[in-house]
Amino acid sequence: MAFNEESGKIWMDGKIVDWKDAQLHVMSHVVHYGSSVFEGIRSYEIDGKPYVFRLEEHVKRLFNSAKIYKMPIPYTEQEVCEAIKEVIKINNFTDCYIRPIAYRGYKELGVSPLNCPVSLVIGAWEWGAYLGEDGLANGVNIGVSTWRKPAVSTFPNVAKAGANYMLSQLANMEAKDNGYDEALLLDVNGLVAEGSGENVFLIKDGLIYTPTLSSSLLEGITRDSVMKIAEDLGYEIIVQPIPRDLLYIADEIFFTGTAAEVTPIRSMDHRIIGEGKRGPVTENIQSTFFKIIKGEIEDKYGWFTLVD
Ligand code: PPE
Repeated sequence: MAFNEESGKIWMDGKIVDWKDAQLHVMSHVVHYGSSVFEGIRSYEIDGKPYVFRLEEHVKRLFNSAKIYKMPIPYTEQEVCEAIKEVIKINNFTDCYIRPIAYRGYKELGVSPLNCPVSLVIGAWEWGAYLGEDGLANGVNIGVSTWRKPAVSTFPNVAKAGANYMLSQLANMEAKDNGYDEALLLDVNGLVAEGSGENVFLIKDGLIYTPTLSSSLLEGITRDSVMKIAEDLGYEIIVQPIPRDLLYIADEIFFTGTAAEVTPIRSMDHRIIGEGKRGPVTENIQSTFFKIIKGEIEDKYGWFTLVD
């Protein structure tokens, strides 16, 4: 989706700047070596006001990603939470997607990042259904990528780093070339990892399964939210290594993510999953998730931060 926020404002190293002025030098370290860590956060309109979903957990993950890459973010987590709220407020958003990104900036080039200053930028825009409104209702078609997630011993999958998304781009482009809506990646052992920008769940005989962190995946905050919702709905969740063929014979599969929210999967590798439409367990979890983010049921988990 192309931006149409050019009149908006961006928080850049502590200052609010116009959208068009939020620029960096082409010789910045991040441009050459992908040295960035970022977050994707949504805020939702409830009673006319913006509420940020799991703000503190997202900011914590940003700092954890930065820690893995020895990137000192020159603000506290609290300051970053406040800055995110400021960006939503100054742009008059209610429903929006917020993208904080920390990166190594301009000083010198060469692989070693340590002399390059760390910047933090926060932008926000209105981003609708990631895999389409139709996908949310009727499910998407996915295909397993020929690309694998890196082994846990080669590259951190737990860090949400910009460079990870070169792999996601390969997988996503390949999926589109093959007529799918989205890719599913396996880990180096051939076990199910995750989508190019989503975690995955399957339902079989009333049990819910999702892959473990040792299968090279991002520890999604929506994944965690959905596990809590499902447990409270009385489902049992099993976190374990998952072979690809188990997905073919699952009753239901769905994706989770901040952008994708809860998106059903109707087919995988040209095999119809279950009834080929959003299944009852997915629907139960998805509708509960949507009721929470629309404020229709109480936020008993304390997931929302009001921006006022
Ligand atoms: N795995 C990957 C690889 C991933 O990128 C995401 C989020 C998730 C899992 C789910 O994590 P969480 O959002 O915490 O539930 N992907 C973000 C970026 C998507 C993009 O195209 O950019 C997102 O959903 O915001």
